[in-house]
Amino acid sequence: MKLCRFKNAEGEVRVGLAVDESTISDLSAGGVESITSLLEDTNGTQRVSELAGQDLPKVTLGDITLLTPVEGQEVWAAGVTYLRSKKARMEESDFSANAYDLVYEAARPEIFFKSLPDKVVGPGETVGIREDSKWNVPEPELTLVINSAKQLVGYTIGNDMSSRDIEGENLLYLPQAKVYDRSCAVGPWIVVGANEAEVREWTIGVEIDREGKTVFNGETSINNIKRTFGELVDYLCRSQTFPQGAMLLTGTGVVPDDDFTLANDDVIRITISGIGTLENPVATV
Ligand code: DO4
Ligand code: MG
Repeated sequence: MKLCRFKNAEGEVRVGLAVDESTISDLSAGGVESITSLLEDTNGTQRVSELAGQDLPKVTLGDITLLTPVEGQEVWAAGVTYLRSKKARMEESDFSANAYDLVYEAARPEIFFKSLPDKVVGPGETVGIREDSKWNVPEPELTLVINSAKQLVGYTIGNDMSSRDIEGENLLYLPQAKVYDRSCAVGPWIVVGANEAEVREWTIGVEIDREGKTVFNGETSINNIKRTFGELVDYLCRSQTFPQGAMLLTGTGVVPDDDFTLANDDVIRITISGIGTLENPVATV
């Protein structure tokens, strides 16, 4: 079951439930005013199933604008959770290489703050590359949706836009490599009712188009994430409360070759097989 936020033809923000590839059911007519209210409900999945069975108004995807599903959730990110990411970071950095090696094996994962909810970019909106960076990449990441009770209640798609030259120069520059205007995109769908074993069967891929041609594409299995989802949620929520819930990007396993960098007007398309596609154009910020 896939939830979304959308703006209808009248400009009103609504909550939707996917019916098929091109149609969504308007859950606002069923009394749902926010996705968060469903994520916070102890019987949320059951409630969504019941709403799916109701005869609610339908809208066509072509007639609405999909928005990010992030409402009030802080967005965080885990790193070095795939072997591919560990190797890429060790190659880009001289004196920080050991840190990536150690964190990949350590009990405590790397977790960093990524975005305030209001700064998250939605589907179709521009993601940013820093004007003071020469090496920028998207990071396609399965994103865990967590409610205020610290429960994993859904899955969406995240893009952890990253400046690899800034990150590689010195590990202490990580926040500048990761957090800047338009550096985080999330959405458009939140899948509820799936368990970790099912999600680990999914693939995640990214395609980057430039002037109508694909200049990079790559894919991996979600099952290549080294840590369990429960472990990542546990560490994120230790000594920390999230009154509006949180989103946790789970790290990237698809890294373009070292000679690749994003350019203005590129289009990034991230697809997770069980969720859908998050597409964003690129611009310098
Ligand atoms: O430590 C650097 C960032 C790691 C990261 O963002 C990832 O592995 O996805
Ligand atoms: Mg990342």
